[in-house]
Amino acid sequence: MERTPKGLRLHIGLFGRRNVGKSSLLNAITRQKVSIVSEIAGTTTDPVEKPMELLPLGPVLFIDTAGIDDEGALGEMRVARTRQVFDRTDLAVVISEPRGWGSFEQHLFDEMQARGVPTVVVFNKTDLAEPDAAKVAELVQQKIRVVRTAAVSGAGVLDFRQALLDTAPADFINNPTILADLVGAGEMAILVVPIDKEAPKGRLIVPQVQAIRDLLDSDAYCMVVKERELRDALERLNRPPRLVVTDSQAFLKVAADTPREVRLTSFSILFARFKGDLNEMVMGCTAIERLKPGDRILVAEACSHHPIGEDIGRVKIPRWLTQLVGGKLEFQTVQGHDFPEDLSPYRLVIHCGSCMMNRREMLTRMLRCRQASVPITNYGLVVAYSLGILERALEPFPAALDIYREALSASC
Ligand SMILES: Nc1nc2c(ncn2[C@@H]2O[C@H](COP(=O)(O)OP(=O)(O)OP(=O)(O)O)[C@@H](O)[C@H]2O)c(=O)[nH]1
Ligand code: SF4
Ligand SMILES: [Mg+2]
Repeated sequence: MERTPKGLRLHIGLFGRRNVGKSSLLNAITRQKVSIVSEIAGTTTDPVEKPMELLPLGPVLFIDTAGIDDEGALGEMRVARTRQVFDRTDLAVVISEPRGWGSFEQHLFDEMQARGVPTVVVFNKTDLAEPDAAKVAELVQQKIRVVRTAAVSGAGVLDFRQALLDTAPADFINNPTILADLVGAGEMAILVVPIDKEAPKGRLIVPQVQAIRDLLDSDAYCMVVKERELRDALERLNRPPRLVVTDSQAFLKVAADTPREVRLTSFSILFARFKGDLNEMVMGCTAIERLKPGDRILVAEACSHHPIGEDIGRVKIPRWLTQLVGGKLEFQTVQGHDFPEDLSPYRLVIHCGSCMMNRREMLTRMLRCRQASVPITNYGLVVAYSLGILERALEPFPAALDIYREALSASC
Protein backbone atom coordinates (compact mmCIF):
# COMPACT_ATOMS: atom_id res chain seq x y z
CA MET A 1 0.00 0.00 0.00
CA GLU A 2 2.68 2.47 1.05
CA ARG A 3 4.46 1.66 -2.22
CA THR A 4 1.95 3.63 -4.31
CA PRO A 5 3.71 6.82 -5.38
CA LYS A 6 2.25 9.93 -3.77
CA GLY A 7 1.40 11.38 -7.17
CA LEU A 8 -0.93 8.49 -7.92
CA ARG A 9 -2.88 8.85 -4.70
CA LEU A 10 -6.14 10.75 -4.66
CA HIS A 11 -5.41 13.83 -2.52
CA ILE A 12 -8.35 14.52 -0.21
CA GLY A 13 -8.15 17.90 1.57
CA LEU A 14 -10.09 18.46 4.80
CA PHE A 15 -11.00 22.13 5.27
CA GLY A 16 -13.03 24.17 7.72
CA ARG A 17 -12.97 26.49 10.68
CA ARG A 18 -10.94 25.70 13.76
CA ASN A 19 -12.47 23.14 16.10
CA VAL A 20 -15.17 21.80 13.73
CA GLY A 21 -13.67 18.31 14.03
CA LYS A 22 -11.48 17.99 10.93
CA SER A 23 -8.82 16.01 12.76
CA SER A 24 -11.45 13.96 14.58
CA LEU A 25 -13.04 13.02 11.27
CA LEU A 26 -9.66 11.99 9.82
CA ASN A 27 -9.01 9.83 12.87
CA ALA A 28 -12.48 8.31 12.62
CA ILE A 29 -12.14 7.33 8.98
CA THR A 30 -8.60 5.98 9.37
CA ARG A 31 -9.41 4.43 12.77
CA GLN A 32 -6.04 5.77 13.93
CA LYS A 33 -4.81 8.70 15.94
CA VAL A 34 -3.24 10.40 12.93
CA SER A 35 -3.91 13.98 13.97
CA ILE A 36 -4.06 15.59 17.39
CA VAL A 37 -7.55 16.45 18.57
CA SER A 38 -8.35 18.92 21.30
CA GLU A 39 -11.03 21.32 22.40
CA ILE A 40 -8.55 24.18 21.93
CA ALA A 41 -9.19 25.94 18.61
CA GLY A 42 -6.09 25.99 16.41
CA THR A 43 -4.72 22.58 17.41
CA THR A 44 -3.60 21.62 13.93
CA THR A 45 -1.07 24.19 12.83
CA ASP A 46 0.58 22.56 9.80
CA PRO A 47 -1.06 20.29 7.26
CA VAL A 48 -0.92 16.64 8.40
CA GLU A 49 -0.67 14.06 5.61
CA LYS A 50 -1.88 10.51 5.93
CA PRO A 51 -1.42 8.06 3.05
CA MET A 52 -3.76 5.10 3.28
CA GLU A 53 -5.64 2.46 1.35
CA LEU A 54 -9.19 3.67 1.71
CA LEU A 55 -11.48 0.78 0.91
CA PRO A 56 -13.02 0.63 -1.55
CA LEU A 57 -11.50 3.70 -3.19
CA GLY A 58 -7.86 2.68 -3.25
CA PRO A 59 -4.71 4.63 -2.41
CA VAL A 60 -5.50 8.08 -1.09
CA LEU A 61 -3.65 10.84 0.74
CA PHE A 62 -5.69 12.65 3.37
CA ILE A 63 -4.50 16.14 4.17
CA ASP A 64 -5.78 17.49 7.47
CA THR A 65 -5.38 21.25 7.48
CA ALA A 66 -5.26 23.98 10.06
CA GLY A 67 -8.53 25.75 10.73
CA ILE A 68 -8.33 29.02 8.83
CA ASP A 69 -10.80 31.34 10.47
CA ASP A 70 -8.53 33.25 12.83
CA GLU A 71 -6.68 36.51 12.43
CA GLY A 72 -3.29 37.89 13.47
CA ALA A 73 0.19 36.91 12.30
CA LEU A 74 -0.08 33.25 13.36
CA GLY A 75 -3.49 32.96 11.76
CA GLU A 76 -2.18 34.37 8.50
CA MET A 77 0.62 31.80 8.39
CA ARG A 78 -1.87 29.02 8.97
CA VAL A 79 -4.12 30.40 6.25
CA ALA A 80 -1.21 30.55 3.80
CA ARG A 81 -0.20 26.93 4.50
CA THR A 82 -3.74 25.68 4.22
CA ARG A 83 -4.23 27.59 0.98
CA GLN A 84 -1.20 25.80 -0.48
CA VAL A 85 -3.10 22.57 0.08
CA PHE A 86 -5.89 23.86 -2.18
CA ASP A 87 -3.53 23.50 -5.13
CA ARG A 88 -2.94 19.80 -4.63
CA THR A 89 -6.45 18.81 -3.65
CA ASP A 90 -8.23 16.41 -6.01
CA LEU A 91 -11.26 16.08 -3.76
CA ALA A 92 -12.23 18.65 -1.13
CA VAL A 93 -14.13 18.10 2.07
CA VAL A 94 -15.63 21.24 3.61
CA ILE A 95 -16.49 20.55 7.23
CA SER A 96 -18.88 22.66 9.24
CA GLU A 97 -20.63 22.48 12.57
CA PRO A 98 -24.33 21.74 12.12
CA ARG A 99 -25.42 25.34 12.69
CA GLY A 100 -22.12 26.88 11.68
CA TRP A 101 -22.39 27.36 7.91
CA GLY A 102 -21.64 31.00 7.19
CA SER A 103 -19.83 33.18 4.70
CA PHE A 104 -16.52 31.51 5.66
CA GLU A 105 -17.74 28.05 4.60
CA GLN A 106 -19.46 29.52 1.55
CA HIS A 107 -16.20 31.14 0.39
CA LEU A 108 -14.28 27.92 0.88
CA PHE A 109 -16.92 26.03 -1.02
CA ASP A 110 -17.12 28.61 -3.83
CA GLU A 111 -13.37 28.58 -4.25
CA MET A 112 -13.39 24.80 -4.70
CA GLN A 113 -16.22 25.07 -7.22
CA ALA A 114 -14.32 27.77 -9.11
CA ARG A 115 -11.29 25.49 -9.25
CA GLY A 116 -13.44 22.62 -10.51
CA VAL A 117 -12.49 20.50 -7.49
CA PRO A 118 -15.24 18.01 -6.59
CA THR A 119 -16.42 18.74 -3.06
CA VAL A 120 -18.19 16.89 -0.26
CA VAL A 121 -19.82 18.90 2.53
CA VAL A 122 -19.76 17.38 6.00
CA PHE A 123 -21.86 18.62 8.89
CA ASN A 124 -20.01 17.22 11.90
CA LYS A 125 -21.08 17.18 15.56
CA THR A 126 -24.62 16.17 14.59
CA ASP A 127 -24.85 14.57 18.03
CA LEU A 128 -25.22 18.15 19.29
CA ALA A 129 -27.56 19.65 16.67
CA GLU A 130 -29.20 19.04 13.31
CA PRO A 131 -27.81 20.93 10.31
CA ASP A 132 -29.80 23.79 8.89
CA ALA A 133 -32.35 22.10 6.60
CA ALA A 134 -32.53 25.00 4.12
CA LYS A 135 -28.75 24.97 3.65
CA VAL A 136 -28.70 21.20 3.16
CA ALA A 137 -31.51 21.44 0.59
CA GLU A 138 -29.69 24.20 -1.27
CA LEU A 139 -26.48 22.15 -1.48
CA VAL A 140 -28.32 19.01 -2.51
CA GLN A 141 -30.04 21.00 -5.25
CA GLN A 142 -26.58 21.92 -6.52
CA LYS A 143 -25.88 18.16 -6.63
CA ILE A 144 -23.38 18.40 -3.78
CA ARG A 145 -22.99 15.40 -1.50
CA VAL A 146 -23.90 16.36 2.03
CA VAL A 147 -23.03 14.05 4.90
CA ARG A 148 -23.95 14.20 8.56
CA THR A 149 -21.36 12.83 10.96
CA ALA A 150 -20.53 12.67 14.62
CA ALA A 151 -16.80 11.95 14.52
CA VAL A 152 -16.73 11.30 18.27
CA SER A 153 -18.98 8.26 17.98
CA GLY A 154 -18.17 7.29 14.38
CA ALA A 155 -21.75 7.91 13.27
CA GLY A 156 -21.98 8.67 9.56
CA VAL A 157 -18.40 7.70 8.80
CA LEU A 158 -19.51 4.99 6.35
CA ASP A 159 -21.74 7.55 4.59
CA PHE A 160 -18.70 9.78 4.41
CA ARG A 161 -16.75 6.97 2.72
CA GLN A 162 -19.59 6.48 0.24
CA ALA A 163 -19.67 10.21 -0.49
CA LEU A 164 -15.92 10.21 -1.18
CA LEU A 165 -16.39 7.28 -3.52
CA ASP A 166 -19.31 8.94 -5.33
CA THR A 167 -17.48 12.20 -5.70
CA ALA A 168 -13.97 11.04 -6.60
CA PRO A 169 -12.98 11.97 -10.16
CA ALA A 170 -13.69 9.29 -12.75
CA ASP A 171 -10.08 9.02 -13.91
CA PHE A 172 -9.08 8.00 -10.41
CA ILE A 173 -11.86 5.46 -10.07
CA ASN A 174 -11.24 3.80 -13.39
CA ASN A 175 -8.30 1.48 -13.16
CA PRO A 176 -6.02 2.06 -16.10
CA THR A 177 -4.96 -1.53 -16.64
CA ILE A 178 -6.46 -5.00 -16.75
CA LEU A 179 -3.34 -7.13 -16.97
CA ALA A 180 -0.67 -5.14 -18.83
CA ASP A 181 1.14 -4.35 -15.56
CA LEU A 182 1.46 -8.09 -14.88
CA VAL A 183 2.95 -8.77 -18.32
CA GLY A 184 5.10 -5.77 -19.25
CA ALA A 185 6.17 -4.27 -22.57
CA GLY A 186 7.82 -6.76 -24.92
CA GLU A 187 6.47 -9.75 -22.98
CA MET A 188 3.70 -12.16 -23.79
CA ALA A 189 0.47 -13.36 -22.24
CA ILE A 190 -1.47 -16.37 -23.46
CA LEU A 191 -5.24 -15.97 -23.30
CA VAL A 192 -7.23 -19.20 -23.20
CA VAL A 193 -10.69 -18.81 -24.73
CA PRO A 194 -12.88 -21.90 -24.89
CA ILE A 195 -15.15 -21.93 -27.92
CA ASP A 196 -17.97 -23.98 -26.43
CA LYS A 197 -21.73 -23.73 -26.64
CA GLU A 198 -21.70 -20.84 -24.19
CA ALA A 199 -19.42 -18.74 -26.40
CA PRO A 200 -21.33 -16.20 -28.49
CA LYS A 201 -21.35 -16.90 -32.23
CA GLY A 202 -18.68 -15.21 -34.31
CA ARG A 203 -17.10 -12.99 -31.66
CA LEU A 204 -15.16 -12.77 -28.45
CA ILE A 205 -16.70 -11.50 -25.21
CA VAL A 206 -15.96 -8.12 -23.64
CA PRO A 207 -13.32 -9.16 -21.05
CA GLN A 208 -11.35 -11.02 -23.71
CA VAL A 209 -11.41 -8.12 -26.16
CA GLN A 210 -10.50 -5.62 -23.45
CA ALA A 211 -7.61 -7.78 -22.25
CA ILE A 212 -6.18 -7.96 -25.78
CA ARG A 213 -6.51 -4.22 -26.21
CA ASP A 214 -4.87 -3.58 -22.84
CA LEU A 215 -1.86 -5.71 -23.83
CA LEU A 216 -1.52 -3.98 -27.22
CA ASP A 217 -1.77 -0.55 -25.61
CA SER A 218 1.19 -1.36 -23.39
CA ASP A 219 3.37 -2.86 -26.14
CA ALA A 220 2.99 -6.38 -24.81
CA TYR A 221 1.77 -9.15 -27.08
CA CYS A 222 -0.55 -12.03 -26.73
CA MET A 223 -1.46 -15.36 -28.16
CA VAL A 224 -5.10 -16.43 -28.04
CA VAL A 225 -5.79 -20.17 -28.00
CA LYS A 226 -8.52 -22.61 -27.10
CA GLU A 227 -7.76 -24.83 -24.11
CA ARG A 228 -7.07 -27.84 -26.37
CA GLU A 229 -4.23 -26.05 -28.15
CA LEU A 230 -2.59 -24.53 -25.06
CA ARG A 231 -0.04 -27.25 -24.44
CA ASP A 232 1.16 -27.23 -28.05
CA ALA A 233 1.25 -23.43 -28.11
CA LEU A 234 3.44 -23.36 -25.00
CA GLU A 235 5.84 -25.89 -26.51
CA ARG A 236 6.34 -23.74 -29.59
CA LEU A 237 7.50 -20.72 -27.61
CA ASN A 238 11.22 -20.38 -26.97
CA ARG A 239 10.51 -18.12 -23.97
CA PRO A 240 7.72 -18.87 -21.49
CA PRO A 241 4.86 -16.35 -21.37
CA ARG A 242 4.68 -14.01 -18.39
CA LEU A 243 1.09 -14.99 -17.71
CA VAL A 244 -1.60 -17.41 -18.81
CA VAL A 245 -5.19 -16.18 -18.42
CA THR A 246 -8.05 -18.59 -18.79
CA ASP A 247 -11.80 -18.51 -18.83
CA SER A 248 -12.96 -20.04 -15.54
CA GLN A 249 -14.73 -22.85 -17.47
CA ALA A 250 -11.36 -24.34 -18.45
CA PHE A 251 -9.48 -23.67 -15.21
CA LEU A 252 -8.57 -27.25 -14.32
CA LYS A 253 -7.35 -28.29 -17.75
CA VAL A 254 -5.39 -25.07 -18.19
CA ALA A 255 -3.83 -25.44 -14.73
CA ALA A 256 -2.76 -28.97 -15.64
CA ASP A 257 -1.28 -27.92 -19.00
CA THR A 258 0.54 -24.80 -17.80
CA PRO A 259 4.01 -25.48 -16.34
CA ARG A 260 4.04 -24.78 -12.60
CA GLU A 261 6.59 -21.96 -12.95
CA VAL A 262 4.33 -20.01 -15.33
CA ARG A 263 1.85 -17.72 -13.57
CA LEU A 264 -1.79 -18.45 -14.19
CA THR A 265 -5.03 -16.65 -13.43
CA SER A 266 -8.51 -16.16 -14.89
CA PHE A 267 -10.30 -13.33 -16.67
CA SER A 268 -12.77 -13.14 -13.83
CA ILE A 269 -10.01 -12.71 -11.22
CA LEU A 270 -8.44 -9.97 -13.35
CA PHE A 271 -11.84 -8.30 -13.39
CA ALA A 272 -12.22 -8.58 -9.62
CA ARG A 273 -9.25 -6.21 -9.52
CA PHE A 274 -10.11 -4.10 -12.58
CA LYS A 275 -13.75 -3.44 -11.69
CA GLY A 276 -13.69 -3.88 -7.94
CA ASP A 277 -11.12 -4.62 -5.27
CA LEU A 278 -9.32 -7.93 -5.46
CA ASN A 279 -8.07 -7.95 -1.87
CA GLU A 280 -11.53 -7.42 -0.44
CA MET A 281 -13.00 -10.04 -2.76
CA VAL A 282 -10.35 -12.55 -1.68
CA MET A 283 -11.32 -11.88 1.94
CA GLY A 284 -14.92 -12.43 0.88
CA CYS A 285 -14.04 -15.75 -0.72
CA THR A 286 -12.59 -17.06 2.52
CA ALA A 287 -16.07 -16.63 4.05
CA ILE A 288 -16.98 -19.85 2.19
CA GLU A 289 -15.14 -21.65 4.99
CA ARG A 290 -17.74 -20.36 7.46
CA LEU A 291 -20.87 -21.20 5.45
CA LYS A 292 -23.38 -23.58 7.00
CA PRO A 293 -26.28 -25.52 5.52
CA GLY A 294 -29.36 -23.30 5.22
CA ASP A 295 -27.34 -20.09 4.68
CA ARG A 296 -28.60 -17.69 2.06
CA ILE A 297 -26.27 -16.59 -0.76
CA LEU A 298 -26.86 -13.78 -3.23
CA VAL A 299 -25.57 -14.34 -6.76
CA ALA A 300 -25.40 -11.00 -8.59
CA GLU A 301 -24.89 -10.60 -12.31
CA ALA A 302 -24.36 -7.19 -13.78
CA CYS A 303 -26.18 -7.91 -17.03
CA SER A 304 -28.93 -10.18 -18.24
CA HIS A 305 -26.95 -12.50 -20.48
CA HIS A 306 -28.85 -15.70 -21.14
CA PRO A 307 -27.58 -18.70 -19.31
CA ILE A 308 -26.95 -21.64 -21.60
CA GLY A 309 -26.44 -25.14 -20.28
CA GLU A 310 -24.19 -25.50 -17.25
CA ASP A 311 -24.14 -21.87 -16.26
CA ILE A 312 -21.45 -20.92 -13.74
CA GLY A 313 -23.58 -18.71 -11.47
CA ARG A 314 -26.75 -20.78 -11.47
CA VAL A 315 -25.53 -24.35 -11.68
CA LYS A 316 -21.83 -24.90 -11.12
CA ILE A 317 -21.14 -22.60 -8.19
CA PRO A 318 -24.29 -23.68 -6.29
CA ARG A 319 -23.37 -27.34 -6.85
CA TRP A 320 -19.76 -26.91 -5.71
CA LEU A 321 -20.65 -24.86 -2.64
CA THR A 322 -23.39 -27.27 -1.63
CA GLN A 323 -20.82 -30.08 -1.78
CA LEU A 324 -18.24 -28.07 0.17
CA VAL A 325 -20.71 -27.13 2.90
CA GLY A 326 -22.23 -30.59 3.02
CA GLY A 327 -25.85 -29.44 2.96
CA LYS A 328 -28.41 -27.37 1.14
CA LEU A 329 -27.77 -23.66 0.67
CA GLU A 330 -30.31 -21.12 -0.46
CA PHE A 331 -29.29 -19.21 -3.61
CA GLN A 332 -30.96 -16.08 -4.92
CA THR A 333 -29.93 -14.55 -8.24
CA VAL A 334 -30.30 -10.90 -9.28
CA GLN A 335 -29.39 -9.28 -12.57
CA GLY A 336 -28.54 -5.90 -14.03
CA HIS A 337 -28.97 -2.91 -11.74
CA ASP A 338 -31.10 -4.92 -9.30
CA PHE A 339 -29.28 -5.24 -6.03
CA PRO A 340 -31.25 -5.76 -2.81
CA GLU A 341 -31.59 -2.81 -0.46
CA ASP A 342 -31.40 -5.12 2.51
CA LEU A 343 -28.35 -7.37 2.39
CA SER A 344 -28.64 -8.58 5.96
CA PRO A 345 -30.28 -11.96 5.11
CA TYR A 346 -27.22 -13.05 3.10
CA ARG A 347 -24.10 -14.74 4.42
CA LEU A 348 -22.20 -14.13 1.17
CA VAL A 349 -22.57 -12.20 -2.08
CA ILE A 350 -21.01 -13.76 -5.18
CA HIS A 351 -20.71 -11.31 -8.06
CA CYS A 352 -19.99 -11.89 -11.73
CA GLY A 353 -16.94 -10.26 -13.31
CA SER A 354 -19.12 -7.15 -13.90
CA CYS A 355 -17.57 -6.45 -17.29
CA MET A 356 -20.68 -4.46 -18.26
CA MET A 357 -20.71 -2.32 -15.13
CA ASN A 358 -18.53 0.66 -14.33
CA ARG A 359 -16.10 0.48 -11.45
CA ARG A 360 -17.83 3.10 -9.33
CA GLU A 361 -21.05 1.10 -9.29
CA MET A 362 -19.19 -2.07 -8.40
CA LEU A 363 -17.29 -0.30 -5.62
CA THR A 364 -20.59 1.06 -4.35
CA ARG A 365 -21.96 -2.48 -4.15
CA MET A 366 -18.84 -3.52 -2.26
CA LEU A 367 -19.27 -0.67 0.17
CA ARG A 368 -22.91 -1.58 0.75
CA CYS A 369 -21.84 -5.14 1.56
CA ARG A 370 -19.29 -3.74 3.97
CA GLN A 371 -21.93 -1.59 5.65
CA ALA A 372 -24.09 -4.68 6.10
CA SER A 373 -21.06 -6.79 7.21
CA VAL A 374 -21.75 -9.22 4.37
CA PRO A 375 -18.64 -10.58 2.59
CA ILE A 376 -18.53 -10.19 -1.20
CA THR A 377 -16.49 -12.18 -3.69
CA ASN A 378 -16.65 -13.01 -7.38
CA TYR A 379 -17.17 -15.92 -9.75
CA GLY A 380 -13.56 -16.45 -10.71
CA LEU A 381 -12.38 -16.58 -7.11
CA VAL A 382 -15.13 -19.00 -6.09
CA VAL A 383 -14.44 -21.26 -9.07
CA ALA A 384 -10.69 -21.34 -8.35
CA TYR A 385 -11.37 -21.92 -4.65
CA SER A 386 -13.83 -24.74 -5.34
CA LEU A 387 -11.36 -26.42 -7.66
CA GLY A 388 -8.56 -26.09 -5.11
CA ILE A 389 -6.39 -23.81 -7.28
CA LEU A 390 -7.05 -20.39 -5.79
CA GLU A 391 -3.59 -20.12 -4.25
CA ARG A 392 -2.00 -20.64 -7.64
CA ALA A 393 -4.42 -18.27 -9.37
CA LEU A 394 -3.48 -15.53 -6.87
CA GLU A 395 0.29 -15.85 -7.36
CA PRO A 396 0.36 -12.89 -9.79
CA PHE A 397 -1.10 -10.72 -6.98
CA PRO A 398 1.20 -10.99 -3.92
CA ALA A 399 -0.91 -8.80 -1.60
CA ALA A 400 -4.07 -10.78 -2.33
CA LEU A 401 -2.15 -14.03 -1.90
CA ASP A 402 -0.92 -12.91 1.53
CA ILE A 403 -4.48 -12.09 2.55
CA TYR A 404 -5.64 -15.50 1.43
CA ARG A 405 -2.84 -17.36 3.24
CA GLU A 406 -3.38 -15.39 6.43
CA ALA A 407 -7.11 -16.08 6.37
CA LEU A 408 -6.46 -19.77 5.78
CA SER A 409 -3.97 -20.09 8.62
CA ALA A 410 -6.34 -18.18 10.93
CA SER A 411 -9.15 -20.64 10.19
CA CYS A 412 -6.95 -23.72 10.78
N1 LIG B 1 -19.73 16.50 20.37
C1 LIG B 1 -18.85 16.34 19.42
N2 LIG B 1 -17.60 16.81 19.55
C2 LIG B 1 -16.72 16.61 18.57
C3 LIG B 1 -17.07 15.93 17.37
N3 LIG B 1 -16.00 15.89 16.56
C4 LIG B 1 -15.01 16.52 17.22
N4 LIG B 1 -15.43 16.95 18.42
C5 LIG B 1 -14.68 17.68 19.43
O1 LIG B 1 -14.39 18.97 18.92
C6 LIG B 1 -13.11 19.41 19.35
C7 LIG B 1 -12.25 19.81 18.15
O2 LIG B 1 -11.96 18.66 17.37
P1 LIG B 1 -10.74 18.61 16.37
O3 LIG B 1 -10.85 17.35 15.64
O4 LIG B 1 -9.45 18.90 17.07
O5 LIG B 1 -11.10 19.83 15.41
P2 LIG B 1 -10.26 20.48 14.23
O6 LIG B 1 -11.23 20.96 13.23
O7 LIG B 1 -9.22 19.56 13.77
O8 LIG B 1 -9.63 21.73 14.96
P3 LIG B 1 -8.31 22.58 14.59
O9 LIG B 1 -7.19 21.63 14.35
O10 LIG B 1 -8.12 23.40 15.82
O11 LIG B 1 -8.64 23.40 13.40
C8 LIG B 1 -12.51 18.28 20.17
O12 LIG B 1 -12.76 18.52 21.52
C9 LIG B 1 -13.32 17.07 19.71
O13 LIG B 1 -13.41 16.04 20.68
C10 LIG B 1 -18.42 15.43 17.26
O14 LIG B 1 -18.84 14.80 16.27
N5 LIG B 1 -19.25 15.68 18.30
S1 SF4 C 1 -21.57 -8.25 -16.74
FE1 SF4 C 1 -21.35 -10.11 -15.57
S2 SF4 C 1 -22.98 -11.47 -16.28
FE2 SF4 C 1 -22.75 -9.85 -17.83
S3 SF4 C 1 -21.28 -10.71 -19.31
FE3 SF4 C 1 -20.08 -9.48 -17.85
S4 SF4 C 1 -19.42 -10.97 -16.32
FE4 SF4 C 1 -21.12 -11.94 -17.46
MG1 LIG D 1 -7.21 19.76 13.75
